[in-house]
Amino acid sequence: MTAKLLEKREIPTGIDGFRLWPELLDVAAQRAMLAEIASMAEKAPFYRPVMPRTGRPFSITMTNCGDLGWVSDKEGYRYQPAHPETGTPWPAMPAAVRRVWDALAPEAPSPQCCLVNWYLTEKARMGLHQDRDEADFTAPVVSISLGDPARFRIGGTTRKGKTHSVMLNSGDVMVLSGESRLAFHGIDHVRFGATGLLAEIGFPGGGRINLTMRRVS
Ligand SMILES: O=C(O)CCC(=O)C(=O)O
Repeated sequence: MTAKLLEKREIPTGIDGFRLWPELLDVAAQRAMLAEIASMAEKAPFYRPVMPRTGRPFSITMTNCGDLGWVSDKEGYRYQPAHPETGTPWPAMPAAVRRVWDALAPEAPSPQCCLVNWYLTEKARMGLHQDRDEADFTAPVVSISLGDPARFRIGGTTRKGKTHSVMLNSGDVMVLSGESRLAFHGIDHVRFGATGLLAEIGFPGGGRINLTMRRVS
């Protein structure tokens, strides 16, 4: 992906530091990436994390790849080098995923974590939150959507206040940088069953996969 091509494909969001490339990955690239994630998940199976303190289960399942994985349990949120259930180090980040970071965040140091979120039911969502478990917020967050469309909500750096919603489709890539790096954001709703893409490629039950790459330290 050349800088010129990226410039051409980016659409303005009107939100400082929130950058969006609709369908940056074509269908062949989406399928190849999903196949790599499915085989990666054989080594680091999806599991259902729970909320700190309450122990309430998330509505989505998760796994990670890269040097570190983001986890949540009764003790809190944190990054750790191994899967919380198997104790095995997270598998390497697939090269195709890493290439997206290199293209969109060429000046940033390497991503250390790729969190894989699987929205597997109609009820799966992610509440408004900030990504702030990292030691350094200067590197952006790069996020890839695959499978069923989802309504993404983004606000400002305080929980209250105006928010905007954007539909994220399969192959869309977004970056949270600058002012938006600490923006509250979440997934309101997934149009579950709209594509069938995941079910074809190693994700029985279908739904939506989101890959979120972050620099941690
Ligand atoms: O699923 C998405 O697109 C958003 C994921 C997200 O906000 C996160 O993992 O922090």
